[in-house]
Amino acid sequence: LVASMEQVEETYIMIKPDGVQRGLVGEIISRFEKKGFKLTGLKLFQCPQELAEVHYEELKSKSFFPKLIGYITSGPVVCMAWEGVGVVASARKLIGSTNPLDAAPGTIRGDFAVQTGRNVVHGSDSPENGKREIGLWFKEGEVIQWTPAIAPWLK
Ligand code: FUP
Repeated sequence: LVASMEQVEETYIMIKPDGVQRGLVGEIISRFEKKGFKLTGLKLFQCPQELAEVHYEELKSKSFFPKLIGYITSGPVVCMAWEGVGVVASARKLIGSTNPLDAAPGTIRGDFAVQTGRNVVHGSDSPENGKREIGLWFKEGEVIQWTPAIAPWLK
C-alpha cells in the first residue's frame, strides 16, 4: 500500500558494448521484467562520441574519461527506458556496485563482471537523471507509455 502511493519513476538502463558482445542482452532484460518493471523504450544503438561525452559530462575531469568514452562507443549498446514505483533505486540494486568485484552475487555486475571499466550495464542514479538520460538517448516517439491489457501487476 505504501509503495503504491509512491511516485512512479523512469530510469535509463543501458547494456554496454561488453554486455551486447557477451550475449547478455536477454539475461539483463529478463531481470528487469521479472522484477516487475515496465519496459517503455528499447533499441540497439551505436553511440556517437559526442553523445557519450554529454551522457558522462559529470566525469569529464576524471583520468579515466577518455577510456570510458572509448569503451561506450566501441560497439552497439542496448538503450532502455524502464518505468515503475521506485525503479531508479531498485534498478541500481539489481545492477550492483560500480566495481564489479564489490558487487554482491545475484546482481548483474556481481554475476557477470570483473572490471569497473567493463561493468556491463548502466543505470541512472536519480529520477532527475533518469529523465535527463532518457531525453538524451531516445527521440520523440521512441518511448511508449502503455497500460497492460489484463493484469494490473505492472503500474
Ligand atoms: P555507475 O553509476 O555505477 O555507473 O558509476 P559512475 O557513474 O561512478 O561511473 C560511470 C562509469 O565510469 C562506470 F560505469 C565505469 C566508469 N568508471 C571507470 O571506468 N573508472 C572508475 O574509477 C570509476 C568509474
